Amino acid sequence: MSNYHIKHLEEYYQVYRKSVRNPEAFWEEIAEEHFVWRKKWDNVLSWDFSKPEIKWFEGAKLNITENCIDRHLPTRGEKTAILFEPNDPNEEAQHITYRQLHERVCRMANVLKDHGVKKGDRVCIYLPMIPELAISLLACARIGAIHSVVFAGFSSNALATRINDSDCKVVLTSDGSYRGSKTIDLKGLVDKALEECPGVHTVLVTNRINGKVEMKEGRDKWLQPLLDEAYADCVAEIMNAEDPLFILYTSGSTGRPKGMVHTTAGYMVYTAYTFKNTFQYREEDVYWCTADIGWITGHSYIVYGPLANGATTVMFEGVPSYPDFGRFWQVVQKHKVNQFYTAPTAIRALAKENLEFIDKYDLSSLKVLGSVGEPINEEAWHWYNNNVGKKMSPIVDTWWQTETGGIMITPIPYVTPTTPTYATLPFIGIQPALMDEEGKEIKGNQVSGRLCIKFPWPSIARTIWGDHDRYRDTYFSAYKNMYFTGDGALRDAVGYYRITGRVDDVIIVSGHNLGTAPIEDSINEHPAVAESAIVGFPHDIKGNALYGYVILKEFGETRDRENLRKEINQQITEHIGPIAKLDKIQFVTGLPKTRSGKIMRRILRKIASKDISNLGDTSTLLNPEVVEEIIENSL
Ligand code: 6R9
Repeated sequence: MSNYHIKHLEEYYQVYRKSVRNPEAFWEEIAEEHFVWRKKWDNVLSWDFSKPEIKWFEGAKLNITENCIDRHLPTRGEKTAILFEPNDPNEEAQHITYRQLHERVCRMANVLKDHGVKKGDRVCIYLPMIPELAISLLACARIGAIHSVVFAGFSSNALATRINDSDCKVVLTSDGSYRGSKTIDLKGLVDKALEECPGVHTVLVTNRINGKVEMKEGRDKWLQPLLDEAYADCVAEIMNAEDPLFILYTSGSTGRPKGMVHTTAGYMVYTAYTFKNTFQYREEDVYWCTADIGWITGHSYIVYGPLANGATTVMFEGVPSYPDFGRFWQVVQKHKVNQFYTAPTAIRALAKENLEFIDKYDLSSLKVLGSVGEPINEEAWHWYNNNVGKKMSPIVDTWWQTETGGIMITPIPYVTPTTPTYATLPFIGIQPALMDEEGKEIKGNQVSGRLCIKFPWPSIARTIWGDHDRYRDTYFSAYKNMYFTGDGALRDAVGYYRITGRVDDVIIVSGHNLGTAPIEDSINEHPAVAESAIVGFPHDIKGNALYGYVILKEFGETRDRENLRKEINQQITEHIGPIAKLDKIQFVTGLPKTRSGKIMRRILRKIASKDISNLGDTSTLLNPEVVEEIIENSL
């Protein structure tokens, strides 16, 4: 158990040094001591960032579900693995023990097999935050199928694109979902999506809301009767270390989402090890991450990381504002939550509300608070620290990405002294570098630059599904022999990192990454629109909100502007989902462009943020006159 659990700062530095001096030996020891393998590896690491090709634990054989479930059965069989807290506080919580989880995963795995799913097949999962969601991931992993979870807040269009991109033949969904006081017709969205997906032959439907749904003969089946009939044990498929475990889509700077591929062994080792240390998880703790499993945070830190440690992980179906703004704290009190992991956007929304919502509840069980998804501003940090943690629970501001699979820069609670807005120090094994625009590394402290990582870590994504060239071009071509994160960062006098935000065309709204291109594509499909550009501007709660500049085609000029705004947002909702709606839409006659025709987003961003004092030199633009007009009519 030597290096598994870091307990003080000196030890962090010691272990960190060891992990970068000899990464292979370091990770080999972790892998050896803390996991069960059907066969050990022949080689710990081989890598070449120029191809790029990264392989961890090559030759090893395992099944991740044996590590997340089976091996716990002798000692933790009756321990709660998943604690499900429903949307409605009056509905009873479900405590699913490791033994029950084993049975439910096996039954689901057998149902998938009965429907022709084999090792390597892709299965699309479009489910709300109910136990079947976590169980579906694990059932796929059990039989070696590759899961592709699509966040159930995405539109039917976005779902269809993702199903087709990875050629999924089977979709798991539910009749509907609860979200606060609303119900959402998920099955209807699936039906619509599948009009565009001829390859899907089976849809397995969980009954969550007793909804009225149409079941397409031969394609759609209710899941429960199949589970009831299925055999309660399922032999785990033996996988190679580098076999894909899942695909998860993230936004990029072009219209097509990127299906990030994570593989088995490295992902397991890294998520488990980071979970243990970042949350200082102890055997009896109850851990709660409020993310949705539709995002990487849910994959790594609701499902795989916690279960690989035999933890109790809370799955919450609801929203922070239902039935009132005290819901998070009511759940913390009810389940005596010890580690609580959420996003700055949720903290900011709750900080706007009366403190009574929080003071009513006993939060004394909390030991560690986490933040993820976007930079946490100082005010939100203090609110979280003072009112939730009562200044007694360290805040871990964890920086990482869908592509990194696990937490990369974070304090270790009770070990690393924290500073508001700083993600602080690299996690064990992580070698960050700040780069200038010419491609040179900026050494030393009190500097800022573009954040890269110099050396592979076990859970780095291995490719983009079906497009390895794009993987190379996006992450490994900006800087030679480095993984480029797309984020800017500064390193302060003591070597702490602060993430300053994206330096590419991705905008983070309420913690969701949105690419500008797909939103612009969707606006441009409106018949009255000629061209558009969107940028982010600061927003109290969402962090960033979207500001759209839209050029209308001539005939559009006569149309009612308010109606057009509604139609444009409606269109975005249909194409991408409501999270991508624009807060402001300004109609313009032109967009500032460089002579090579590139939209100067920098200028548009400044105007949207009402920061026009220093627009820089606009004289080199193709159309400098348009800038004045845009400023004059800005919203
Ligand atoms: C895990 C996750 C990744 C992008 C990332 C960065 C931003 C995430 C952050 C943070 C500042 C933090 N981000 N955590 N920025 N501080 N603690 O969120 O993955 O959805 O892929 O987003 O989110 O910009 O590049 P993903």
